[in-house]
Amino acid sequence: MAEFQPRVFSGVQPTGNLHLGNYLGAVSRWVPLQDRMPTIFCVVDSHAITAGFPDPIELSEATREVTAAYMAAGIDPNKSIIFNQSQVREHMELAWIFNCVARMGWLNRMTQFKEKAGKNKENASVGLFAYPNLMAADILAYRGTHVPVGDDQKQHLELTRDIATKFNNDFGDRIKELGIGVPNPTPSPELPEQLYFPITEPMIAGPATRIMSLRDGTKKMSKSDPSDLSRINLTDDADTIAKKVRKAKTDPDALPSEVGGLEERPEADNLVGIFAALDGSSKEDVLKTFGGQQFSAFKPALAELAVTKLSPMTDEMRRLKEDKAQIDAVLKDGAEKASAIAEPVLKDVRKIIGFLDVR
Ligand code: AQP
Repeated sequence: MAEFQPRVFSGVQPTGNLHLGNYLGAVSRWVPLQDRMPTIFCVVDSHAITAGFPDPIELSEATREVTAAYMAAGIDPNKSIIFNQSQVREHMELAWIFNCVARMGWLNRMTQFKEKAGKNKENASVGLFAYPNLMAADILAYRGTHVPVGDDQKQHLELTRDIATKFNNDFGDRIKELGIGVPNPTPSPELPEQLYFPITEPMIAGPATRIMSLRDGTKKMSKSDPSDLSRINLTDDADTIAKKVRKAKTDPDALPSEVGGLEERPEADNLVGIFAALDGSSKEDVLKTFGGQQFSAFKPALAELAVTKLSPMTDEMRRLKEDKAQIDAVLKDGAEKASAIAEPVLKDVRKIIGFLDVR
């Protein structure tokens, strides 16, 4: 291979309802990429067991629901590979190898583990701690070059880059000797001339990289927030969306005319960002229209926009969810295509490491 083939990889966990943050921060941004390069979108069910095993029936249903959400949002199975992670065993095998590449110190720094494990660290699963190694394996089993995600995944992507860097360095001579490396596209003293894994580029951009809770502008919108009013779920109907926007926490001031005026106003900043992302515009554009207006005028406009943009998708998602056979067929086809890419990568990796192949 003369150079790494550009390839997008991203995924969402099938844990609970998808919300506006997952949609604006991730899934909606995947859609235009399908026409630019090969794309793989995974329903990461093996990550969904790290914080406790969900009810098995609910886990299978949530896997289908996330697949339906991908398709309803515009991910086309004829253009992208869509599959659920547990169907392609190479993810698990590479994750184990990466468990032996990554250093304890690296994982000890992961803020998401600290947030999710909280005070109960001793009782958290080893899987929750090692989750970022599995995420690195998800991406690198396809030698993924681009990963579009929300801002909360930035640290995990840096770890993916660290793992790829260490593997490339530790096995640099062996990769060269086997003739299976790719010339490093951005030569640097930190890396050998020939790489096996690309140094993945995070794609974290736009007005919606971190959508915040509707009840607290300093907290990320999250599936696990106990308050349903904190998030807009992709399964919410029009009345529920309008109610949640109406009840969203705000401050008493009018909206500013300049983006600088949103500083120190997390709730206002969040709602303006949501409007911009839904509208495909920028915060500047939104403030050109609404600067100087009260939330009593802005919120109904935001609710109307959210309903207009989300309703066709949520209707389609409901329809698709009913057709389990279609969803399962898409996932089966996707798993076969994904395996066809990941199997030769793991074959190479085994050879690089020196695992004896006797079959
Ligand atoms: N609030 C958000 N704003 C922007 N992007 C977000 N993402 C998640 N929350 C936001 C992005 O969605 C993708 C899928 O993430 P995930 O499946 O790992 O879900 P998550 O981060 O576990 O979602 P939650 O809601 O935050 O779950 P809990 O409550 O369990 O922690 C990723 O690209 C993520 O960046």
